[in-house]
Amino acid sequence: MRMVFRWFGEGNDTVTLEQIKQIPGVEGIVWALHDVPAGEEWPMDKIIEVKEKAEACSLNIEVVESVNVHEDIKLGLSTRDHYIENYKRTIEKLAQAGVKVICYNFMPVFDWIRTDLHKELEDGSTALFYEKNKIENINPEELVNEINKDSALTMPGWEPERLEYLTNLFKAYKDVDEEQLWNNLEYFLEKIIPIAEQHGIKMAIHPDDPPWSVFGLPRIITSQENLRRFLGLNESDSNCLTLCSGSLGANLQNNVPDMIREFSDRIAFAHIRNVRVYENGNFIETSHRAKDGSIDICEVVKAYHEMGFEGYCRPDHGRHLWGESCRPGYGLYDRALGIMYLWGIWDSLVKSRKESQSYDEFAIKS
Ligand code: DNO
Ligand code: MN
Repeated sequence: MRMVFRWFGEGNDTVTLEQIKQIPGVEGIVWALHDVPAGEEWPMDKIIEVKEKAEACSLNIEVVESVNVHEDIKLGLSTRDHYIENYKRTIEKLAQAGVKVICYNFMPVFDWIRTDLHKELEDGSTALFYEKNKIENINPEELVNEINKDSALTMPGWEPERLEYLTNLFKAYKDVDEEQLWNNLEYFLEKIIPIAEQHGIKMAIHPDDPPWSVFGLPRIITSQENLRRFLGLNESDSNCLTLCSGSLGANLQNNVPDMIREFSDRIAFAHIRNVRVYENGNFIETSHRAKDGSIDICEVVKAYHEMGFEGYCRPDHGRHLWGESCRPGYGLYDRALGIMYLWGIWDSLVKSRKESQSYDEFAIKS
């Protein structure tokens, strides 16, 4: 397991590379050029800038999250080919710079959605929270007004000035159902996977968060069955998953360790975090510890260990602790604690395997 840590870039993140370097076992950053709009080609000089900064702190840049997919591609519009060409050029440049894995998602309009960014937990820390009813009661037609009214309704990447565009996007998605979205994803894969393959890059799709439809928009990367269907769309070794325990685990029907066992050879990137799911469908992000949430993180790590996982792994979101003010979900402290928890489980599994192996050897010899 190769531990990496998400970093949003200088001036864009409260966490520094020097701090990241001091978290045990972290070998690289998970990064992106966040100021390049979806659909545009990433400039090589900006890529090199990040690479040089990271390498000066002895951190690698092998994992990118995300190269975002332009909405026209997800909508299947005729303009998509232009954006796909740009995407291909970006893959080539990233490969040239030494990138091995590119995480992306195929969620219409929104990335992750929460209703509260600072919901207080029992211990006084705060975390990202999703209130099911609140989201379900919003009429998509009214969404723009609702977002304007309620700043806690969080749509990452959606500044108020872009909300008008949102109204038009919703209209466009009226013609795209789940099957159409699958077709559009297949088309995208058909074009980009050969380029990724040629350049030794693994494209790793991130599951939808939450893993169900929101505001009437289709969502398809949601369950074990759908992950299987996704991998079947294109059998290349470059067509991979980012398996996010927290995103998938928000639906208690999803058995994350099972998914790891089934898909391990196609998981390029593991996101590990815990969520506590309530009976009414609400959920809150918690510490990584198995006891604190609904996902048995010990079982998750055990499944990776069992499958001999050698891919990249990062703690996903964390709580906000000790008065830290940071990007929601992306503070230093809880993610660093999460890493130590993951290493604790991992190292003891490695150790007990070695012990049982040497016991076996001893048993054979004697
Ligand atoms: C949630 C996060 C996501 C992720 C993007 C990847 O679990 O990991 O915001 O960064 O969806 O494209
Ligand atoms: Mn994730």
